[in-house]
Amino acid sequence: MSDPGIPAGKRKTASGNPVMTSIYTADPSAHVWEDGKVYVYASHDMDPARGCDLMDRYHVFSSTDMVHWTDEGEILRSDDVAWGRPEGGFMWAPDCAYKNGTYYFYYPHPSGSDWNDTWKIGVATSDKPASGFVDRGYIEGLGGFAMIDPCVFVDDDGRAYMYYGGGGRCEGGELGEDMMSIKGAMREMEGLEDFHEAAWVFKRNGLYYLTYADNLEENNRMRYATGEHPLGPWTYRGIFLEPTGCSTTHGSVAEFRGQWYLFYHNQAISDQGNLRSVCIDYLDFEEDGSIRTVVQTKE
Ligand code: FUB
Repeated sequence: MSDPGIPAGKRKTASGNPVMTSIYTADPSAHVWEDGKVYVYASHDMDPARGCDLMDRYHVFSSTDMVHWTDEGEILRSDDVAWGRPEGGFMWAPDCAYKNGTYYFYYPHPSGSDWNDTWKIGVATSDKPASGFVDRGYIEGLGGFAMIDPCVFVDDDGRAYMYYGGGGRCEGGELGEDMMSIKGAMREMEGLEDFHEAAWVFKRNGLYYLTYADNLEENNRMRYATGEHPLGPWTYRGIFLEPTGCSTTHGSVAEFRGQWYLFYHNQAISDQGNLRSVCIDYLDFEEDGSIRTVVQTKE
C-alpha cells in the first residue's frame, strides 16, 4: 500500500495565497533558523504604487507552522543607513544569513543619487533573527550597475557564498569569515539560461540549486540550474514557475519539517505590479532531482 498524498494544487500551504496580508510585501527570502521557526525577510512595497523608488524599509515575518504568520515588524529603513542614497528609497530584495550566533541581513541599496549605477550590498547585524539589526556598512570592493538581489548561502561546512545580479549577469563568490568581505573575487555564474535577476541558492541531497527570474517581458518566470559546487559551473534545468500575473518574479526555497516550499510574490491583492504580496506553494522534486512545475495556489 502506498500513500498517494494530496495532489499538488489541492494542498493548502497556509490560509491561502497571498499569505502575507498585513502590508504589501515582495522578494521573500525564507530561512528556517535554529529555533525551528521559519522567517521571511521581505521587501515592502509602498502605496502609492509609484515604483521601486519608494521602497525604503524591510519587515520580517515568522511562523511556527507555515500556516499562521506573524508580522514581526520593521527591521531596517533607509534613514538608518548613513552611507545610503541621500534621497532614500530603493531598498530592494534582501536576504539574511546566520553564522556563529549572529544574523547578517544583506540588502541592496544605492549609495548615490544616480541610483542605478551606485548599488552596494549593505550589511546589518543582530543577535536576534527579527529585531535589533544595526547597519554595519557595505561590502567593500564591490559596487555599481544592477548589483541587486543579494543571496547568501551557508554550506554544511560553514563556508558562506554570496550571489547577486540584475540586468542579465549573475555573480557569485565566497564570503570571508567576517561575513562582510569577499574572499578573492566575485565571478560570473556560468551555465544559466536567460538570467534576469533574483538569484537564490539552496542544497538538496548534495546537489546545489540556483534559481532565478528570467526575462520574459512583463511576466518573468522562475528558472533553475544545478551544480556540484556552490559556485558552479551550472547546468540549466528548466522553468519551474510560470508567470504569476505580476511583471516581476522573485522567489526563495526552504525546507520545513521535511517539505520543500517556494516563496514568491504576485499582485493578486492590488492588481498593480508595484504593490505585491508574498505567496507560498509546495515545491516538489522528481527522483532525478528536477523540480516539478509549481502549482500556484490562487486563494
Ligand atoms: O523589489 C524590487 C526588485 O523587483 C527586486 O530587487 C527584483 O528582484 C524585483 O522583484
